[in-house]
Amino acid sequence: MSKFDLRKAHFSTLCVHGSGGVDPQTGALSVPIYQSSTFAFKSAKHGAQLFQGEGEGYVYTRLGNPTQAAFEREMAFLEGGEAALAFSSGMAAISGVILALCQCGDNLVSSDTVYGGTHNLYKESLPNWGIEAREVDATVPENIEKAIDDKTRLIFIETPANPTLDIIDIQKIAEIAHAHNLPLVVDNTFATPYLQQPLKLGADIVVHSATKYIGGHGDTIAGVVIGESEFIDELRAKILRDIGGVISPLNAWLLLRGLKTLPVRMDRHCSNAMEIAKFLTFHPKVNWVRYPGLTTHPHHELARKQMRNFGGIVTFEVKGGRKAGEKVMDNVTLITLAVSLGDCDSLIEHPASMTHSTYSTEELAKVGITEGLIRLSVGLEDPQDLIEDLKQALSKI
Ligand code: LCS
Repeated sequence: MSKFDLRKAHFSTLCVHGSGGVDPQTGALSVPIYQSSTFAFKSAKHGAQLFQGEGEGYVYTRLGNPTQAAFEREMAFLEGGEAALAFSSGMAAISGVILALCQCGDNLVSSDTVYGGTHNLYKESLPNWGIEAREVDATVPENIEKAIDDKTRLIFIETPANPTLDIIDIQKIAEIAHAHNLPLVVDNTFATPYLQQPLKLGADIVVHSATKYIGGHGDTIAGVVIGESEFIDELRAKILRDIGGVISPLNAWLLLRGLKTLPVRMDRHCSNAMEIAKFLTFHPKVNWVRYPGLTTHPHHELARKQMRNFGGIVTFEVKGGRKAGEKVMDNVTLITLAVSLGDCDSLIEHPASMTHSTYSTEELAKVGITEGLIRLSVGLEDPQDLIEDLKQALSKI
């Protein structure tokens, strides 16, 4: 039977079929969970060859596993990259990329609004290893260029940014990075490859917290890096081998399952978020709302240009600041007060005291994470039920 040429497939088709199709041996449509730590060699010579990076086969799950490989192949396909490498968490993926590219004495230049864990890596851990992270407002691309010197080894941006939803011009920053022979790394967690494909806009490396929309069901912690094969091979050989932040076969399988429904889920996350953003905009107790899909968002035009749709995260501030915001978070009955995002369930949290508590008061003010800012990860519930819940919680202020 001839096979459909997946290179011609549209994104949704790739999400369903990209990971390899029917297993010729068993007929299984779902990639098996190869829950094995080690793999038998055909001979002593074969084993020795594999340790030299020659020949076909698996050695040991820290270095590679067929279920992980299926997930990696799928992510490379979806991001339009040559290869991918899965990690045990988004932070393992981000720190892995940085450690692969930087040595003691080097620096990186990053956007200044990033996940609080990434900011903590920059501020607390990297300096211990002699690596400096220079955080600048990358919504003005020239700021990135000004911070580069001869010890800079990579540019890192997160767009849309967690939690301010700033949109950064990937194409412009890629041009700046390449003019200085530097790779551009983009954290694509908030957008997913369905909404934004940084490699097609000129970026060199994409990282994800796959914990979020890729998994999509709030049951897995994982990360993934996509880039050129040469870099991914180096990352596997250096970082996975030595530091060991490997994904489990079960988690790789959960992500493969998540990917099958990614476009359908993202469409619903986006339409729900848009409805909620509009509802909040007109609510008398709300000070301001930020959602890249609203024309009031300062980077709305750029978001339209580089994204297919605007994502599932909405931030807002209620009149009365943090105290009033706490009332809302304590009174929701359908939405859950919890960190993380991208789950089927809607989640609400307070970045200044939770996900971004690693930022000092001055840093929070500088990047625009106000004391009153509330982040809502809009889930897959019926939007009317979410609006009813927000309405009753807002009435408690
Ligand atoms: N990148 C972004 C944009 C993130 O939002 C997160 C986690 C990470 C990387 C790290 O990924 P992890 O190691 O957790 O898989 N963001 C979280 C958040 O906003 N709430 O809880 C975790």
